[in-house]
Amino acid sequence: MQGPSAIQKIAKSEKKYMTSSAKQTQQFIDGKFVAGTSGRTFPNINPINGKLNSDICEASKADVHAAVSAAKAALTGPWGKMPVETRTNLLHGVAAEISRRFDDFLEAEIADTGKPTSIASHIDIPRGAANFKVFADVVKNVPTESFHLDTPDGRGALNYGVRVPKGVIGVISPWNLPLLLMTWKVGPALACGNTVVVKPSEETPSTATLLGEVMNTVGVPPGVYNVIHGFGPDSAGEWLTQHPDVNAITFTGETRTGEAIMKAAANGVRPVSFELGGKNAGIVFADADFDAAVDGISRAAFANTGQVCLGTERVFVERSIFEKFAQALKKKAEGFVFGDPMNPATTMGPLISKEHREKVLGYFAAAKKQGATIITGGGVPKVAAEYEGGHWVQPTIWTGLPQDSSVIREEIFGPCVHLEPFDTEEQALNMANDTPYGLATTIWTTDLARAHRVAGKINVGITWINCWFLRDLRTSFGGQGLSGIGREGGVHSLEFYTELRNVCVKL
Ligand code: NAD
Ligand code: 6OD
Repeated sequence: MQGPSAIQKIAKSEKKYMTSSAKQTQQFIDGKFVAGTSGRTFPNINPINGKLNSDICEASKADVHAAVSAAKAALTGPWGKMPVETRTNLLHGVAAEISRRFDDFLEAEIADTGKPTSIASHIDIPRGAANFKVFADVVKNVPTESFHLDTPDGRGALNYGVRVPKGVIGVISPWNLPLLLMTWKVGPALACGNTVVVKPSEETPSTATLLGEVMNTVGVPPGVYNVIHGFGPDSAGEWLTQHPDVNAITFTGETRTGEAIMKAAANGVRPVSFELGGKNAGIVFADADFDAAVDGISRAAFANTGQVCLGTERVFVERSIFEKFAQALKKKAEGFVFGDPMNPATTMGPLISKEHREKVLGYFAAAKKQGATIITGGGVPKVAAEYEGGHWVQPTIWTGLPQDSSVIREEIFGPCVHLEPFDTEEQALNMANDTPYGLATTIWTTDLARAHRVAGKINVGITWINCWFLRDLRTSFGGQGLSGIGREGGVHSLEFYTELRNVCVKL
């Protein structure tokens, strides 16, 4: 039985964050939904059919200033004076309210991204709630350091650390996992007592805005959570990063954007935390549990239509199983079901935008031109007439490209993977490490000694052994090289979202 389509459901819903007359998605500043002062809007397009979801109110520079000022003022208001227990209870309330309004978040996320409910209801929305719960608990339960100084010449002192919020945090988030990645920053920032101004991606503004309703319902004071809408350069994103009252910037997105934000943050020496692009490797040894490895690599390559920074676009397979593996992965790739995202049977959504599809199809063309053997895909799938205006591409597998091909070296961010055979562990390691990125790896083997040995030599922030994207939010998360700066997750988030002060008492 097929549920109602995303388009029908969205048309019926009446969100408070949209002006009821014009169906415009508003900004959320100082606890109020406002159109802002620019008088401009931009379209939010549904990726499954290319049709308009809503118009988004675009922030002016004055709106960005108003949001930052509200966030700054809230630091010294009730929020700043709130005991940790009360604050973290409120954040548990936010998590509970996201869960209570699960269907609203699901609809909004699906309308913005086109991702199937089979993904959004299992990953995006539950993680949106978990990000508030987990960091509220981390903050309550982490002790600060203390040292008892006792010198041979008889001097003594007690040192202890005190953590204080950094202040106003600028949160700039991408479109691939909109609620998940935005709350992954907002959860710990608020748990630590900061206030935030969020600039969600222009492609996916809805769940960040809907969260404003949740904040008001739960009683989070005005100004603590603010959302502004717009683009990057010469728009809300850039104005937020340039604002002198923003004390720190946390960003997830493309490496090139990270470079631009770092330049803005240099003004005033503001700290940054960056989760950037990746060109992650998968390594499959012949002794791996074959079916588990095929399943794991299929998810790593194709989940969320390949739009996951942790996904793998380069897979190295031991030569003795290469052909069998390629055929099994091909079967998986050809088994995806496109179409209505609300239908639980749909397993692959479209790409986020027309522009992104052009970029991905450009790499498909480049692979062909550079002499790839196309194992499957390489084009656009046949979809029902009502979805023909959507941004669909086929899951694609290649082999036979040289390691210096643009398809092997550059992040594509689509449902595609290049398979390369290897003969020795050393060869696999060298090829896996031959990239300026350093985010994640997935290794498949039943030889545990080898798994640990290889994990120790891969230049990435996160290695998964016999699994992929299995997340424990208490662990460190982040990349090296072009994949980012800093670590978040568990206590590591506290390092970024607080200042640690030392107090020394002479004894
Ligand atoms: P993007 O860099 O284009 O945009 C991200 C955000 O930055 C958007 O909100 C955008 O409006 C804003 N922005 C753009 N230019 C800006 C500027 N000059 N100043 C301030 N803000 C600016 O990224 P995207 O296309 O939305 O997301 C896909 C990218 O994100 C991929 O490269 C992917 O690897 C990366 N990503 C990384 C991680 C990670 O954890 N490492 C997670 C998800 C996505
Ligand atoms: O799981 C997370 O916390 C996280 N930051 C995932 C990032 C996925 C990238 O697309």
